[in-house]
Amino acid sequence: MSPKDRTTHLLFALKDARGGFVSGETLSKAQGISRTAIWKQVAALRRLGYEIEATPRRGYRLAGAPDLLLPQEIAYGLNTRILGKEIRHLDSVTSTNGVVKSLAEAGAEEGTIVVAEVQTGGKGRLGRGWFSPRGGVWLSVLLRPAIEPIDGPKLTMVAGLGCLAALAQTGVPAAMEWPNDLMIRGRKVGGILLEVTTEPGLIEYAVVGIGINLNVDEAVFPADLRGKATSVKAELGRPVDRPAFARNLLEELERWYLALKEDRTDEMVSAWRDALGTIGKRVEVATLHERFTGDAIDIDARGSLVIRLSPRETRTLQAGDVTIIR
Ligand code: BT5
Repeated sequence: MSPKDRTTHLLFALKDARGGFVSGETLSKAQGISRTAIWKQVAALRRLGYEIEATPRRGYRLAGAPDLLLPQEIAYGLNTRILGKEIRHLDSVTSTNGVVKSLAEAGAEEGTIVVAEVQTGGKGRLGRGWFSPRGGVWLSVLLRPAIEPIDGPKLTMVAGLGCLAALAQTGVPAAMEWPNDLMIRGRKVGGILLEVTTEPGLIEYAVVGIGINLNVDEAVFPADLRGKATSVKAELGRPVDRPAFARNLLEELERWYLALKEDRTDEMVSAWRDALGTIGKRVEVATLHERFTGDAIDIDARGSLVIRLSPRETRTLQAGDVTIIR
């Protein structure tokens, strides 16, 4: 085991004790190392912000963890095969999508995750910004799906369904507005930024960026977002355990990613159809080239939005901004 793995092993042993004491002897036996070596690991965990009590007779007890999205916190009990085998945590970064892109170019494995406490240049779609203060979950996932570029939007479905399932577990059910807005009571609580790199006929890799205002204080939203943005903390009236949320999110994302990989697209499309608050609504559409209004009536097998313009004319939208008018 590397020193990092040993420290994680020790942390997990303390976590397994659920706030109880674990003797130094038990810990040193479990890893086959000296009690001095255990002491050094305890010091390393304390430097990361863990509170660990030590008493001569009873041993060690985990009394508190830092409120950070540390890889070992997300990985504790994580039940996935693909997502999160490699998790990188950064305190502050321009954009987690950018970091995953460079890791992907360097050959990183599918399922690699980058999370940050703060983003200084968080990205939305089409060159827009994403406000990313402390308290949120700003996370990007590297995927290498064997699908054609035209099926890329299915990855937005995977991400959207994963986010909705994880949000539902916090007790504040969110709805999806096509294609990438996570909404609670008409306010945006999160968004998805899918960036795909292609080679002819194939997606080489995809970076799925997810931003959720989990424990962001409403008071910190800039003026232009006030009244339009919300956070889970604001809706619930109390903060949510961020690492546990990130862990659930990875598990739910993987569940839907497997549906995509195993060609269970029908299941995905029908869950997506049910989740979309957009369907059945009058919408205004803005693409790079035009604006129009119509009725959002359905989504197709690729996740494109079907819009009825008149009794005889429908349009199928793969990308664009859609605003619900009523
Ligand atoms: C999105 O874009 O909704 C995609 C957001 C993806 C963010 C994640 S965080 C991790 C990863 N790394 C990144 O750099 N990005 C991803 P879009 O649909 O274009 O919405 C952008 C618009 O949402 C902005 O123009 C604002 O109006 C609004 N907005 C910005 N920050 C917000 C926030 N924190 N909460 C709610 N709305 C916000």
